[in-house]
Amino acid sequence: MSAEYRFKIVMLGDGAVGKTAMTTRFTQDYFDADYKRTIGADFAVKRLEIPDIDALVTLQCWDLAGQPRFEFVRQGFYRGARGGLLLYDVTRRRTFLNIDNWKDETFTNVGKEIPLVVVANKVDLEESRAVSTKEGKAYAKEHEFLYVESSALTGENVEEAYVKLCKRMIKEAKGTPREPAF
Ligand code: G3D
Ligand code: MG
Repeated sequence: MSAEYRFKIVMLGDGAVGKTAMTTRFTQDYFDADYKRTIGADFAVKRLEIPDIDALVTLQCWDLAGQPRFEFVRQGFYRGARGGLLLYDVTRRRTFLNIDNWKDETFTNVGKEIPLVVVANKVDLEESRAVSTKEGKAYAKEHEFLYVESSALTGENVEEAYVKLCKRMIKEAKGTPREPAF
């Protein structure tokens, strides 16, 4: 029988990097350029099978507006998160430089370090690329995060990003004793 897990995860990154598009693509498998702008925070649920480690995962994916105006939205957003996708837009360098701030804000609000996957999104726009694969990978390596290049538009590597995160979170969950070890 498969092991079952439930995790809350958060979508992180500046406005317009593709957080909502990626969540929509992953949870509904379609890309709609006309979905309404994210307001506050919202979540979608997705069940995921990971055959190679025989796991069934229910993911609660929280998606936040880039500039949440209300502190209480922010606190509720981070509370209980077990992992996150740290997105930037490969065509806008500023969004890459800012992922470090998102990482800090996340760890501060969650109250500890949680597994994160660095997601270099919009790789379909190769001709406008402003952040190289090498730079993205170097940042991820420095912080021991995983790294994925994706396109919410084509669907490339979208599921892979979530699967990678799930594997990390499962490892973490297994390594954490439920009770003090004495
Ligand atoms: P956000 O939730 O992080 O703020 P959105 O970002 O998901 O709203 O995406 C912002 C814009 O980028 C949207 O365009 C969306 O269609 C586009 N986008 C998201 N992911 C990709 C991608 O992988 N490739 C390309 N080419 N575009 C993408 P609009 O025009 O609706 O503002
Ligand atoms: Mg959004």
